[in-house]
Amino acid sequence: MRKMIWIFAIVCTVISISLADDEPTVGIVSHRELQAIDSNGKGTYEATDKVVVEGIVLNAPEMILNPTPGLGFMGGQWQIYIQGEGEDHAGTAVWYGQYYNRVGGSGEYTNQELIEEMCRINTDPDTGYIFNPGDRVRVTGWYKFYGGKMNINEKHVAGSQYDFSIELIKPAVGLPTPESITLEGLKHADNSFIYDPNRLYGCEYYQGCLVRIEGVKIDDPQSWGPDQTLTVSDSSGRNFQVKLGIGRGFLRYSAPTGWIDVIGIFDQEAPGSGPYNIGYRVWVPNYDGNGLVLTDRGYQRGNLPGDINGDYSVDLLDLAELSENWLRSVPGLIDCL
Ligand SMILES: [Ca+2]
Ligand SMILES: [Ca+2]
Repeated sequence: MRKMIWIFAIVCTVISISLADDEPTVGIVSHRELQAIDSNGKGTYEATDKVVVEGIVLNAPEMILNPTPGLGFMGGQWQIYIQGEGEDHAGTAVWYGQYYNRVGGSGEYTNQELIEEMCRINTDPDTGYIFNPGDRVRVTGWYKFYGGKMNINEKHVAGSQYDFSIELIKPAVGLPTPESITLEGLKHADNSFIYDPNRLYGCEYYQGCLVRIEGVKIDDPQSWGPDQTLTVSDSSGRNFQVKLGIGRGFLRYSAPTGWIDVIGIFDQEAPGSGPYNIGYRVWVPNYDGNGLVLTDRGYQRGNLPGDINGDYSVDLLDLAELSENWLRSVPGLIDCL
């Protein structure tokens, strides 16, 4: 009898699921499943309308894209990368922007709507905790393929129907150890990208993950600055693009010279209409001026409050930076209801 009740219950559930065909389907997937591609590099995942992925937050959104409403062509923007753990060697970008109608999407957000939405996605809904790099989170949302990656986003449609959500699983577990690689693992001898559509080696393997490129020099230090793109090269003549974030360190310190390592998020920004086996780069959100590794280690020495530029003394240089930034604020992190 109990078995009959169970079968009845299951049949009812199946009927109710099939009747509610307006509801989007949701699949719990690994980053590897979501990022799967065909031989041309185009994303193949389509099993469900929405996905749920888990992983570690790699960056503060305002260190790579400016959240300021109304700014530039796309308006305020927000993006974090989530890296899988264990066997799930891949990662996914989660993106949100203001003017979808300018990039082939539909609708746009007012400045106030943008800020409210950024407040929501910056914060764990259960605890009010503000997400930080090194947190383990769960992201539920729609997805859209662009430029070689399957991104979680609002499918470029403004409004609440395509909202994504982020929940905290565990705060402060720490960033993944950046995987050490050399340009020989990313480029062939003729300087073309190493591309494997199974994503088991070469550029695709590292996409969406934190990496450490060993032993390179900056070719074009004159390009140094927030939001700029540099080229680094190794002793064999292979080179690679490094996208600088908008962290203050790119203004505060000059470019490191000589042989350095670069720690950043392995990214792909191929042309929107393809080909999708190019456009690989490493995105470095910020720099702490250490001189040997292009990264922000996040551990400041000195213990002097007010030492804004981290040179172990509090003086007019710090005051200058303070006055330059006086009354600025970070949209999406203040005035949140
Ligand atoms: Ca790709
Ligand atoms: Ca100082």
